[in-house]
Amino acid sequence: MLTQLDGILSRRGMSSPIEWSMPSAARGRAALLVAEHRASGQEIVRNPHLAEDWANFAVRTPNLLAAVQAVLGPDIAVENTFLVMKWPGRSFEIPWHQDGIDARLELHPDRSLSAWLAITDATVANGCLHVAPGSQRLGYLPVKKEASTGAERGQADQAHGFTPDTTTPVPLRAGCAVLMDSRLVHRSGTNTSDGARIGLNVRYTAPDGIVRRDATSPSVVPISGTGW
Ligand SMILES: O=C(O)CCC(=O)C(=O)O
Repeated sequence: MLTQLDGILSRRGMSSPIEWSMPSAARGRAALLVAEHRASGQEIVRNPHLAEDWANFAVRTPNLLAAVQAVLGPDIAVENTFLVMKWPGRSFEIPWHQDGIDARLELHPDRSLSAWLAITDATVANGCLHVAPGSQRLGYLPVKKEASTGAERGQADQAHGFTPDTTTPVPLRAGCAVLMDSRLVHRSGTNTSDGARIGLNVRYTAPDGIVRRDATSPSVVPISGTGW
């Protein structure tokens, strides 16, 4: 039985794995992304669901959408997507943060969630997510004011004592996803493998899920329901 403090997903603040794609199809997409971005070494693409068919399709895949609707109800929109490509031999990590808060936005933790979709396999060696299970119970933490080194999300202002003892890696096979409470504290490490690691983070919201949002944000894209 979940208490109000636990939030909408589980006592751990997460739910996985959700299959959003056949592994072979996800790996096929990853190969195309590597071909497109390897030479430039681009690590982040913001809001690919607004410009690229594959990402617009990925956020609507039936199994994933059903899992999101089971928690948030029938009316679902995508507020933001964030594609992260970690190249071998490059030191690049995403610091501790919470997806539902940053300098420009706050999402209601009961009416929003985020999903991280593995496009390649995500392993400890190639820089998978690490989460602090149960950290959603802390609520939103103070957000660092200046822009972070990429996460753009609510980078926690302090380390808040999260250590390898209190956190856990979330390895995922290509084509699987993890749903996370908007307050769940997470990070990801550097890719020390010899292949690319690619994942797509999606922020989903119900109609009443946006508490605060600035005018420069791209528009929210409804993907299901009639309540928009
Ligand atoms: O893809 C990653 O390594 C982390 C992405 C993430 O945490 C985010 O976009 O909120």
